[in-house]
Amino acid sequence: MSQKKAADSHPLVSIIMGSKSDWETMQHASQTLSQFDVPHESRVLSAHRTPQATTEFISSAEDRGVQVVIAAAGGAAHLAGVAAAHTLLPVLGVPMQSAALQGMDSLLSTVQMPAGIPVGTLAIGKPGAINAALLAVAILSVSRPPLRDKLRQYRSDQTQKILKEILPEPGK
Ligand code: RP5
Repeated sequence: MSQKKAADSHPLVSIIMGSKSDWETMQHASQTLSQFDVPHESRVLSAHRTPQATTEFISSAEDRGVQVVIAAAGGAAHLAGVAAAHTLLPVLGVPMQSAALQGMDSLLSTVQMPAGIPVGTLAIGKPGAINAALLAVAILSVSRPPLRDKLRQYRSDQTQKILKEILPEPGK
Protein backbone atom coordinates (compact mmCIF):
# COMPACT_ATOMS: atom_id res chain seq x y z
CA MET A 1 0.00 0.00 0.00
CA SER A 2 1.34 3.48 -0.83
CA GLN A 3 1.98 6.05 1.91
CA LYS A 4 -1.02 8.09 0.71
CA LYS A 5 -3.31 5.03 0.72
CA ALA A 6 -2.18 3.95 4.20
CA ALA A 7 -2.87 7.46 5.43
CA ASP A 8 -6.30 7.72 3.78
CA SER A 9 -8.03 4.34 4.34
CA HIS A 10 -10.28 3.69 7.33
CA PRO A 11 -7.82 4.59 10.12
CA LEU A 12 -6.69 2.05 12.73
CA VAL A 13 -4.30 4.54 14.32
CA SER A 14 -5.05 8.17 15.03
CA ILE A 15 -2.06 10.51 15.34
CA ILE A 16 -2.87 13.81 17.00
CA MET A 17 -0.47 16.63 17.77
CA GLY A 18 -0.78 19.94 19.59
CA SER A 19 0.56 22.11 16.77
CA LYS A 20 1.47 21.99 13.09
CA SER A 21 5.01 22.67 14.31
CA ASP A 22 5.00 19.10 15.72
CA TRP A 23 4.50 17.59 12.25
CA GLU A 24 8.20 17.77 11.34
CA THR A 25 8.73 15.21 14.11
CA MET A 26 5.44 13.32 13.88
CA GLN A 27 5.66 12.73 10.14
CA HIS A 28 8.12 9.99 11.13
CA ALA A 29 5.32 8.19 12.99
CA SER A 30 3.11 8.49 9.92
CA GLN A 31 5.90 7.27 7.61
CA THR A 32 6.58 4.30 9.87
CA LEU A 33 2.90 3.29 9.91
CA SER A 34 2.82 3.62 6.11
CA GLN A 35 5.84 1.32 5.91
CA PHE A 36 3.65 -1.33 7.57
CA ASP A 37 0.57 -0.42 5.46
CA VAL A 38 -1.31 0.54 8.61
CA PRO A 39 -4.20 2.90 7.78
CA HIS A 40 -3.94 6.01 9.92
CA GLU A 41 -4.96 9.63 10.19
CA SER A 42 -2.98 12.68 11.35
CA ARG A 43 -4.61 15.76 12.89
CA VAL A 44 -3.60 18.93 14.72
CA LEU A 45 -5.66 19.15 17.92
CA SER A 46 -4.65 20.94 21.07
CA ALA A 47 -5.61 20.30 24.68
CA HIS A 48 -5.50 24.05 25.32
CA ARG A 49 -6.29 25.72 22.00
CA THR A 50 -9.07 23.40 20.77
CA PRO A 51 -10.26 21.66 23.96
CA GLN A 52 -13.79 20.89 22.77
CA ALA A 53 -12.78 19.63 19.31
CA THR A 54 -10.09 17.46 20.92
CA THR A 55 -12.57 15.91 23.32
CA GLU A 56 -15.10 15.23 20.56
CA PHE A 57 -12.50 13.76 18.19
CA ILE A 58 -11.06 11.39 20.78
CA SER A 59 -14.43 10.42 22.26
CA SER A 60 -15.58 9.26 18.82
CA ALA A 61 -12.33 7.54 17.82
CA GLU A 62 -13.32 4.03 18.93
CA ASP A 63 -16.66 4.24 17.08
CA ARG A 64 -14.74 5.24 13.94
CA GLY A 65 -12.71 2.03 14.17
CA VAL A 66 -9.51 3.52 15.60
CA GLN A 67 -7.65 1.05 17.84
CA VAL A 68 -4.59 3.02 18.98
CA VAL A 69 -4.09 6.75 19.58
CA ILE A 70 -0.70 8.46 19.32
CA ALA A 71 -0.66 11.90 20.95
CA ALA A 72 2.27 14.31 20.63
CA ALA A 73 2.71 17.64 22.36
CA GLY A 74 5.42 19.95 23.64
CA GLY A 75 5.91 22.22 26.64
CA ALA A 76 3.08 21.86 29.16
CA ALA A 77 2.07 18.77 27.22
CA HIS A 78 -1.40 17.76 28.37
CA LEU A 79 -2.65 16.33 25.09
CA ALA A 80 -1.90 12.64 25.66
CA GLY A 81 -3.35 12.72 29.18
CA VAL A 82 -6.48 14.52 28.04
CA ALA A 83 -6.88 12.08 25.16
CA ALA A 84 -6.48 9.11 27.52
CA ALA A 85 -9.15 10.56 29.79
CA HIS A 86 -11.68 10.44 26.94
CA THR A 87 -11.11 6.96 25.54
CA LEU A 88 -10.48 3.36 26.58
CA LEU A 89 -8.15 2.93 23.60
CA PRO A 90 -4.42 2.67 24.34
CA VAL A 91 -2.84 6.14 24.14
CA LEU A 92 0.85 6.46 23.31
CA GLY A 93 2.41 9.81 24.19
CA VAL A 94 5.31 11.41 22.32
CA PRO A 95 6.98 14.36 24.07
CA MET A 96 8.15 17.02 21.61
CA GLN A 97 11.61 18.57 21.82
CA SER A 98 10.97 22.07 23.16
CA ALA A 99 13.12 25.18 22.76
CA ALA A 100 13.17 26.20 26.43
CA LEU A 101 13.88 22.89 28.16
CA GLN A 102 14.86 20.54 25.30
CA GLY A 103 11.77 18.41 25.82
CA MET A 104 12.18 17.68 29.53
CA ASP A 105 9.02 19.71 30.16
CA SER A 106 7.13 17.74 27.49
CA LEU A 107 8.49 14.43 28.79
CA LEU A 108 7.53 15.01 32.40
CA SER A 109 4.09 16.40 31.64
CA THR A 110 3.34 13.45 29.34
CA VAL A 111 4.84 10.64 31.42
CA GLN A 112 3.85 11.62 34.96
CA MET A 113 0.21 10.55 34.83
CA PRO A 114 -1.36 9.88 38.21
CA ALA A 115 -2.50 6.27 38.68
CA GLY A 116 -5.79 5.47 36.96
CA ILE A 117 -5.41 6.94 33.46
CA PRO A 118 -2.34 5.52 31.72
CA VAL A 119 -0.34 7.08 28.88
CA GLY A 120 2.37 4.89 27.38
CA THR A 121 5.11 7.47 26.96
CA LEU A 122 7.91 7.14 24.42
CA ALA A 123 11.21 9.01 24.04
CA ILE A 124 11.48 12.72 23.24
CA GLY A 125 11.31 13.67 19.56
CA LYS A 126 11.92 11.58 16.43
CA PRO A 127 12.93 8.33 18.19
CA GLY A 128 9.71 8.55 20.21
CA ALA A 129 7.64 9.22 17.08
CA ILE A 130 9.08 6.17 15.31
CA ASN A 131 8.78 3.97 18.38
CA ALA A 132 5.18 5.06 19.01
CA ALA A 133 4.34 3.84 15.52
CA LEU A 134 6.24 0.57 16.07
CA LEU A 135 4.47 0.05 19.38
CA ALA A 136 1.12 0.71 17.68
CA VAL A 137 2.07 -1.92 15.10
CA ALA A 138 2.98 -4.35 17.90
CA ILE A 139 -0.39 -3.75 19.60
CA LEU A 140 -2.32 -4.21 16.36
CA SER A 141 -0.29 -7.27 15.38
CA VAL A 142 -1.43 -9.23 18.46
CA SER A 143 -4.57 -10.11 16.49
CA ARG A 144 -3.16 -9.71 12.94
CA PRO A 145 -0.63 -12.43 12.04
CA PRO A 146 0.37 -10.86 8.68
CA LEU A 147 1.23 -7.59 10.45
CA ARG A 148 3.19 -9.56 13.04
CA ASP A 149 5.19 -11.16 10.20
CA LYS A 150 6.02 -7.69 8.87
CA LEU A 151 7.17 -6.59 12.31
CA ARG A 152 9.36 -9.69 12.61
CA GLN A 153 10.85 -8.94 9.18
CA TYR A 154 11.47 -5.30 10.17
CA ARG A 155 13.42 -6.45 13.25
CA SER A 156 15.37 -8.97 11.21
CA ASP A 157 16.27 -6.36 8.54
CA GLN A 158 17.40 -4.00 11.29
CA THR A 159 19.58 -6.69 12.84
CA GLN A 160 21.17 -7.53 9.49
CA LYS A 161 21.84 -3.84 8.78
CA ILE A 162 23.65 -3.37 12.09
CA LEU A 163 25.68 -6.55 11.69
CA LYS A 164 26.87 -5.36 8.26
CA GLU A 165 28.13 -1.98 9.54
CA ILE A 166 31.78 -1.37 8.68
CA LEU A 167 33.62 1.30 10.62
CA PRO A 168 36.15 3.54 8.83
CA GLU A 169 39.73 3.33 9.97
CA PRO A 170 40.59 6.07 12.49
CA GLY A 171 41.88 9.22 10.80
CA LYS A 172 40.51 8.29 7.35
C1 RP5 B 1 2.26 22.53 22.17
O1 RP5 B 1 2.99 23.70 22.13
C2 RP5 B 1 2.45 21.92 20.82
O2 RP5 B 1 2.33 20.54 20.89
C3 RP5 B 1 3.85 22.35 20.40
O3 RP5 B 1 4.81 21.33 20.64
C4 RP5 B 1 4.13 23.53 21.33
C5 RP5 B 1 4.41 24.79 20.56
O4 RP5 B 1 3.35 25.06 19.68
P1 RP5 B 1 3.45 26.25 18.62
O5 RP5 B 1 3.60 27.51 19.41
O6 RP5 B 1 4.64 25.95 17.74
O7 RP5 B 1 2.15 26.20 17.86
O8 RP5 B 1 0.92 22.76 22.44
